[in-house]
Amino acid sequence: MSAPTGRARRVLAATAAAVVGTLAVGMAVAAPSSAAAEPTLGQLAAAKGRYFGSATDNPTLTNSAYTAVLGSEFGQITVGNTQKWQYTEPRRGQFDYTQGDQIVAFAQAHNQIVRGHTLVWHNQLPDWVTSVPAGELLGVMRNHIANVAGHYKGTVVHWDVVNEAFEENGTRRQSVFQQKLGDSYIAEAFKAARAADPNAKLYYNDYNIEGIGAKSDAVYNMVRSFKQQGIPIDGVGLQAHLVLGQVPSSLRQNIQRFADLGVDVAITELDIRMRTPRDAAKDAQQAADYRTVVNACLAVTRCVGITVWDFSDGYSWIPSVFPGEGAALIYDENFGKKPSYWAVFEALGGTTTTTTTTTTTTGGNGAGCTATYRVVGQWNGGYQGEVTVRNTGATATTGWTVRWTLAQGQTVGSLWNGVVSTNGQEVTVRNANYNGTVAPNGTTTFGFTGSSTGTNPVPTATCTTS
Ligand code: 9MR
Repeated sequence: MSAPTGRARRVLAATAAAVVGTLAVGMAVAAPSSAAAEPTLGQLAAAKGRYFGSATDNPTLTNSAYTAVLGSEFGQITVGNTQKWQYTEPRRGQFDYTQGDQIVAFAQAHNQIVRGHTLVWHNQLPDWVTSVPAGELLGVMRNHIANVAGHYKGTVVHWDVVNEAFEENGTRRQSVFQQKLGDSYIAEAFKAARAADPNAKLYYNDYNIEGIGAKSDAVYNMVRSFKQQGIPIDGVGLQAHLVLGQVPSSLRQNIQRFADLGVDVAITELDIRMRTPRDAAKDAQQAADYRTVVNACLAVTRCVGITVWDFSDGYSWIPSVFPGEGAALIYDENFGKKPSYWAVFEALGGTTTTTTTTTTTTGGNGAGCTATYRVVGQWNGGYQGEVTVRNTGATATTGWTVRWTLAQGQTVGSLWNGVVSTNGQEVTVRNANYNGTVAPNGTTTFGFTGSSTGTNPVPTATCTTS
């Protein structure tokens, strides 16, 4: 049984050549692999004078499917855990940069800028710091900052100097630093960071300060007072751990008011969580939400960039902290691009070619799938295509097959994440041995390059499960 549902996707037109031209005067990001390849989020953001990045953590750097995306798609990396105090000074006066250095080295190898995270935070703080006598804590904090920011001098563009120092009602969080050093500890931390690395931009970073409210007002007042007193602060990080359908309506206005104080703003830890499992309606809402966030940043000149808090739903902190919630990112567990990815892509100025989706249900076990075919790049004589298979059934697939017809003399050449066979004009792609199992609502994506000498219309692709 086959139910074609042709769907035209609004199309992005920035050519890779134009993006590369802009990058020459912008920040360094990885060059595209071919002149006609689809631009990455990092490249699109760079063309707008921004970065688009992701947090990462050391254990995931051994997963080649993960690092293939991390190293190519993003212009910026945040060290998700291993520059925190717990890792960098686990015992008083003993510093360890092994794991932080590993992530910085990865970023440097892929021409990605690094946000340092974070120098002073009440969490992931070793116990010994909590027991330092009050009279010694300022010296301990200054020494920590001098060493860690000194070690990373020249390799991080931003530091989250102080993280999460306010309560929801705008009062100071009663951390050990607040209790033993009083209100002045934040200014002292910024002064120590400036001394250690005069070229890094110094940020205050927090959550639930994306919209205007008691907490963001408190941060606003602190930044204003720092600017008046000459305390060195360069930026405010809005973490943006958001909830589906609840992007604060004052986001843009809030970014603007911080910018008007003379500091930069960054969206530092973006994710938008939902009750799991995903479905098409939630995905569409999430895409709209991501689009709103990107547009709010682009609307304010001093909003310098956006970082997602890791990029794949398989590597997100959300499910472990919010049971029953997740699917908060822009790639699914199998590194397939979600509607939220394409919303970011389009908001950053990318254009997509027309796609066609055809649904076929077979297999007798209730499984079904759709194939969404996309031409992601075209050049003289060739093209790159991508097909996303989505399981629309109630049970996991054990295998899938996508078929289409090349009506205009095109060929399919190299293909990845699938096994291709051709019979005249008919192309058949079956799953590879590692991606036949797709969970209900899950997706997997394969790609290919081919030749095309004339027109290259988007074919109707059918998907069947087994
Ligand atoms: O992603 C981090 C997770 O792996 C850690 O277990 C957690 C510990 O608190 O910290 C997570 O990152 C946090 C970030 O450093 C600050 N803002 C909130 C982030 C999510 O908890």
